[in-house]
Amino acid sequence: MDRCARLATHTEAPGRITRRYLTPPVAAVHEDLTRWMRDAGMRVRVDAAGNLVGRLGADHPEVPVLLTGSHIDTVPNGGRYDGVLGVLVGIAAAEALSRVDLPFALDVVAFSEEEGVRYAKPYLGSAAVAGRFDPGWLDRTDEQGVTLRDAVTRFGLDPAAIPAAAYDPQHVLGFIETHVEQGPVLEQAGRPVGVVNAIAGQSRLLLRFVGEAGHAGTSPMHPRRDALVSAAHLIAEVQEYGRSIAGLRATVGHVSAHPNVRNVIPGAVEVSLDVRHAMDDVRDAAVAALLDHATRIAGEDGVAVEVLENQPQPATEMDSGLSGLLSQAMADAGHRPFDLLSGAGHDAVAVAAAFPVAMLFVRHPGGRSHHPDERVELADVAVAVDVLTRAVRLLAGRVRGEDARLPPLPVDLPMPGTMSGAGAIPGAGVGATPA
Ligand code: HGY
Ligand code: MN
Ligand code: MN
Repeated sequence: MDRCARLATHTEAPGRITRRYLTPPVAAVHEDLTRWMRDAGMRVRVDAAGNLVGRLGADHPEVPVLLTGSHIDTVPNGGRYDGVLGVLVGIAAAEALSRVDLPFALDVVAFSEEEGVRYAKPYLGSAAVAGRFDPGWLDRTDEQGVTLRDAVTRFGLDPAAIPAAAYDPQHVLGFIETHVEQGPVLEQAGRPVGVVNAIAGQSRLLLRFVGEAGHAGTSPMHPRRDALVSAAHLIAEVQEYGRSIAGLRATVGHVSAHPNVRNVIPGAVEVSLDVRHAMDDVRDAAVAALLDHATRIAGEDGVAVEVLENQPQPATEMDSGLSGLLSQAMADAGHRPFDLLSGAGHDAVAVAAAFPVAMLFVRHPGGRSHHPDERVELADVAVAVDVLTRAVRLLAGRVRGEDARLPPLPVDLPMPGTMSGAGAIPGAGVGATPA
């Protein structure tokens, strides 16, 4: 908890926690993590995508490895646990395991980028680890016009070496990510931790309305082609539509008006669209419906609309074997296993493209995340460290062929409305896994 507080002081904006990909406070986080990882008996490296990796155990490319960790970037004015907690729980588990003889290496990964804030592209760090980093992304620019390529170089890293950040799937046993739940399900169920069974899919879009700029004082009110008015119509409809479908989340979180000057009619406006649902077909249908709304609004207003970006991310299922280890570890620690769906995206989504993944959620009192009010309880974090440590030991037993107690758990996508962060009804479709 002290370490979470310490990392929260490394920020681009004093008084807030804002830490975008490869900005100077990321180097300060690396410095602290390196010290703590070394104290826990780990060797530390930084890969070319900016991920910091601490290794416990043999340092050989052929050695099997289990990954754990999460991300160290934040949304602007974010909380102190989103991402960081999973890295620090990983280090604590590594410390607890430093005198245990494991038949594999344990890598704690501090992923450099997960939120997609600086380059409007999430999972940059985890995509590199999974061998899915697209070199075309290096040409993306941030709001200051700095390319991703230049950001990597300025951080002292070599963009050409990013492919070498990828792990060889042949040697990876899997990735177990610990994360604050960011929703109310565990709190409502009275559980300290839970095992994620799937991560809801999401679509991230960017639309542009193009009308006609003009003098605010001399242009009559008719005719006008004000792109911001059209965007405003869409934003209201996005909320209304989002409320009309069970389990759907539809949000416009970003607006940028041009020329964004008080005495000029806005000639062009970009709006983002974030659409999520547990079921991919419902999300796809929602995106199609909202794009139809945008086209209709543009037609009525006499402006043009275009889709600049559409990044769909299907729902991600967790690995039943690794999830079973977490549930078994919970039972061994005296907690009845409990599983739930994640409404938020996580590094595990990108990593799942290459390796088996599982996630352990920590109760989130108040349920408010991407916000300074984000909270966790010390006792729940202790349970998370204990469960992760036990799960690693269970995996060791399984790798050695010692433990045949662990049947794979079936993983089913819950029905809509049970998504964490959905204001879900406790227990409704949120299955307690049999021990
Ligand atoms: O936006 C998300 O779901 C995650 O917090 N990056
Ligand atoms: Mn987040
Ligand atoms: Mn996160």
